[in-house]
Amino acid sequence: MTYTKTLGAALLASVATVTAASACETTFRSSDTHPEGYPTVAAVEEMGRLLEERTDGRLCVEVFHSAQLGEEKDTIEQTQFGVIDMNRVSLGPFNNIIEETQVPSLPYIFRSTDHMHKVMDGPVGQQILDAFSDHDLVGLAFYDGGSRSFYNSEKPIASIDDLAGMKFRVMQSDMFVDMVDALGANATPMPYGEVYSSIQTGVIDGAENNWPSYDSSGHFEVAKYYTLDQHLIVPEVLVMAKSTFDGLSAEDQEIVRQAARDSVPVMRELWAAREAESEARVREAGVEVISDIDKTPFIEAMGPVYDKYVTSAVLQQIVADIQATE
Ligand code: GTR
Repeated sequence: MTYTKTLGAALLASVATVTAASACETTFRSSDTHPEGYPTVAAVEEMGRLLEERTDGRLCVEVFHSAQLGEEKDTIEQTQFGVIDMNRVSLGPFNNIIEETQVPSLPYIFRSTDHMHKVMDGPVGQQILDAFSDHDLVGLAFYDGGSRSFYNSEKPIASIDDLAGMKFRVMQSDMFVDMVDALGANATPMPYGEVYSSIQTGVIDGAENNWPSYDSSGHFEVAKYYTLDQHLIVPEVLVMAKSTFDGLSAEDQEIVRQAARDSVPVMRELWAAREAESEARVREAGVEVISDIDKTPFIEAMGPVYDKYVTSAVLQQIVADIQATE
C-alpha cells in the first residue's frame, strides 16, 4: 500500500472513531493485520475493555483489524509518528529497526512455547520492551505467535534438500531473508496482504507462518503442503506511540501498562484454542501436513544467521540469557 493510500485509510478511520466511540473521552486507535475474532484482535479489545473499566470510560481502545490502517511496516512508521496510537505486530518487522528484537526472532532460539513464555515474562522480555523507547514507541506486552513453518504450492517438503531453489515470502526483516538463504531457498520479503495472490500467480512458491495465520489468511487454499519444521517462535508485541503515552498522566500510564499485561493470560488461552481449531480446519480442508521431519539439519544450517546477527555484546548476552532460561 502506498503511503498516501495508507494515510487516506488512517484519516478515514479517525473519522470513524469519533462516531463509533463517542462515549469515551479518549479513544486510542489500534492497528492489527488480522481479522475480527483473531486472538490478537480479541486480546487488544480485552485490554481496551479493562482500560475503559478502570478509567470509568475516560480511556478506550478501538481496534482497526484486517489491516484497515495498512500493512505492518507502514503502520509501525505511523505509530512512531503518533498517527496511530497503538499497534499489535509481530517482532519480525521490528528487526531492522530495533536490534534487540532480533534475538527472540532468531530461528530455533526457543525450545518451546513454554520456554518463550518464561523468557518474555522475565528480565529479557523487559529489556526488549524497554528497547522500544529509543524508537518513539512504548513496548506494552508480548503476545503469542505460535511456531512458524514452511508451506508451499508445489510439493511436500520432507527435508532441507527439498527446499533447494524454492521461493518463499518472509516478513520484512533482513534476518529472515538470510534465514531462508541459509536453508538453500530464496526469500522475498513482502507485506502479508500480498502473499495470497503472489502464491496464486506463482510469483512465490510459498511462505511460512503459524496455524492460525495459515488458516485465517486462506493461504492453505493456494499452498496445501505444510511442513512442520517450526523454525521460528516469534513473539508478537503490543506497542503504543510514545507521543500518545507521554500525553497521559503517570497514573493513566500505569493503568495502560497494567491493562496490557492483564490481557496476556486471556490472549494465551485464546491462542491455544485457536491453534488447535485452525490446525483441525486446514487438515479437514485437505492440507497435506508433513510432520515426520528431522529438524537437526535445519537447526545446524542456522549457524551463519547467528554469526551474522548476534555480533554486539548486548545481543550475545541476550542469547546467553535465553539459553540459560530453564
Ligand atoms: C502473523 C503475525 C502477523 C504478521 C504475519 C506475517 O503470524 O501475527 O503480525 O506478522 O504473521 O507473516 O506478516
